[in-house]
Amino acid sequence: MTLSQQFKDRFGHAPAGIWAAPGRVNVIGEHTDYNDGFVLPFAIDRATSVAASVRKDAVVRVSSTFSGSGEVVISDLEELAAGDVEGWAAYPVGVLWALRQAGHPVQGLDLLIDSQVPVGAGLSSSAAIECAVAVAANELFTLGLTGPELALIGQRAENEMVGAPTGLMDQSASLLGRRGHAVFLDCRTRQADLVPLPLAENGLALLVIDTRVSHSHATGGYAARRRACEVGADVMGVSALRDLSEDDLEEASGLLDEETFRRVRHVVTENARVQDAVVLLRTEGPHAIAPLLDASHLSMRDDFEISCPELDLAVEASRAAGALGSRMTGGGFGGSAIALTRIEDIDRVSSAVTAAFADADFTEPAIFAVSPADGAGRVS
Ligand code: GAF
Repeated sequence: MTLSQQFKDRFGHAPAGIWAAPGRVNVIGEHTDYNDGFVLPFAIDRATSVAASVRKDAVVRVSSTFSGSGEVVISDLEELAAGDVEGWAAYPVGVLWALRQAGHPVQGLDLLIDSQVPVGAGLSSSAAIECAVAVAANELFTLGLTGPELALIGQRAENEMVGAPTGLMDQSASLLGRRGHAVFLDCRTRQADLVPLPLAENGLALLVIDTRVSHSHATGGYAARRRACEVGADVMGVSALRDLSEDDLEEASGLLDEETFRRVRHVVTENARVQDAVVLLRTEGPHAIAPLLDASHLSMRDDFEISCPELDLAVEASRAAGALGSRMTGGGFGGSAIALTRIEDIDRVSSAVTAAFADADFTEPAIFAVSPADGAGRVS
């Protein structure tokens, strides 16, 4: 049954349209976004769709194809406060709440959400929901907001309604992505430049290895890492770690405790790797960034300490089977790794990783190739 038909079954009338927004993979630049730094994600060819229609009141009725037995969450935008909505519905409702908080004339909506972006896989299924709802509301209420403005709205929903202190990367990738390109985003100036990422043209594929270890940025390690970065910046007397370069690391090692120093070193070196990757992509092509992917993973494993045994195994086994470069992607503590692989090696790498997971008694990973796709928009 089509999403339109399901919408009609659930709400008793047809939707005004269907909008879609993709998940993302980050090529490189992890935990740099909230440090005013650089990131290089792309929108993937797996998206979340939302069928929507405007209501005459300020009530939001939101349902999904993945939350089971036709559950409909109802919220009144007039009465809503930050943190009021829990679970997956906090993402769509949070976007409408954030738009109103920013002064935009948003009324109630009926929403039905369907997602091809695996949840908890570190591919930003949450940002995909936010961005699909954001582009739908932007059009239905003729708000005239740009992609970068909508990204900020999505981030606010996530920070304040969901309670996850995340940066701007995921929403930017989902909204600004272009087929065949990565998005090079300067998170301080919010300047976004498209960088060609011709994978297939160079005989390459980017494999996602979903470890099936699920993670949440609203709890635990993510917020702790963000706090450590703020402490590091504070002690170093800069407004954000973006302001430090590798030349400052020696001084930092004398001023910071050992753990905070390693957190800072990850962010500083990762920012440099993103900029190097952009130069290499523009001058030599995708194969040239492979060593940077490996270095990024080691930095996250040893300095930032956001990897886990499953991610490390995904990286090690894929490299041993012939992947050119490999790293965990996203916030960490679970989710997915990416492996830059020659197309003819895809089967060998996939089988080797699956076998290594079986040997280690880990849950079987899901392994699939992704390619850079267009960002959010209306689909019908
Ligand atoms: C998550 C967050 F949502 C992003 O903002 C970013 O910090 C990422 O983790 C780590 O690079 O996806």
